[in-house]
Amino acid sequence: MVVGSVYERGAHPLDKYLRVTRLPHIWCPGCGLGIALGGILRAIDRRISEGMLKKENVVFVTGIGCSARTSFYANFDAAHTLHGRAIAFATGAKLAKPELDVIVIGGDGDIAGIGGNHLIHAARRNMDLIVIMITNFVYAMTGGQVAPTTPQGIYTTTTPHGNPEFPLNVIKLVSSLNPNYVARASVTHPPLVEQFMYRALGMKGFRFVEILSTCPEVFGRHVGLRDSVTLYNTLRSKVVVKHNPGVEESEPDWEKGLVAGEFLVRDRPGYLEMLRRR
Ligand SMILES: Cc1ncc(C[n+]2csc(CCOP(=O)(O)OP(=O)(O)O)c2C)c(N)n1
Ligand code: SF4
Repeated sequence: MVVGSVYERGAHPLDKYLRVTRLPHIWCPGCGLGIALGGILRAIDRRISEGMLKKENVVFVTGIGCSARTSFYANFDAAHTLHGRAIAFATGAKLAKPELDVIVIGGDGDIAGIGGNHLIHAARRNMDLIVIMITNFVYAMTGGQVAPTTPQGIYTTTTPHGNPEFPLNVIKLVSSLNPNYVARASVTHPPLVEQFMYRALGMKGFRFVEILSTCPEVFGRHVGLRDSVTLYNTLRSKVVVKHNPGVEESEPDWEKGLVAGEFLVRDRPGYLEMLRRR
């Protein structure tokens, strides 16, 4: 505890879910990650206060990256594993101790780039995990290389003439497998983050929540929107919130906009239930 500072215990209702001794955090001023984590923690808090979740059963598993740093700051049992391998580690944790509520959080590079194979197979198995992918459209921690989600034409440090690649529609990819829940939120609409996380926490099987986020330091710099408020307002203007949108509406398009909403909600048995039936 840092007595007398802004981090003093009791200063904020979510303090009980933060490792305040790890503060101040490493995130840049204006980064969207704090908003994302706030929404996630509020949803967990609601489920705990309703008696649907036990704090001691919540486990955060992350890889490496700015987004993955959440496991440093959230005050749950946690594993900060290898870049791209969080889902594999989380699968092992869930199988070993099924009573755990295992939550994977990572960047778009971590989850859909190097970790894409694990994402596919966890969704295929309807593995009982929540996977939160924070999309800031670049590899932020390592200085702004192209990610699978980088919009076409955007400058990155590895695409100095503009990204020639088509971005991966991760919502469509995951939806084509066997998950129970697929949603896209955005830090520009904080109640959605909490709402979708809250819903995911009440379900079984594979639950995937993409959170669009702002990285003014790297992505913002790349697209000429270095000012965090300008980047935030720009992303906000591109997000179209829809009630139960179809998966065909999920195509990420930096120019035309990105649809947020719950693309897929169903109640198939999760992996553990199917395993018990054998
Ligand atoms: C196996 C391995 N490869 C590469 C790296 C270097 N590395 C660390 S973080 C990172 C990318 C981070 O981007 P992302 O996952 O999108 O997260 P962000 O920082 O944008 O939140 C990379 C390539 C690493 N730590 N381990
Ligand atoms: S580099 Fe980007 S994503 Fe990472 S902490 Fe800074 S603003 Fe956030």
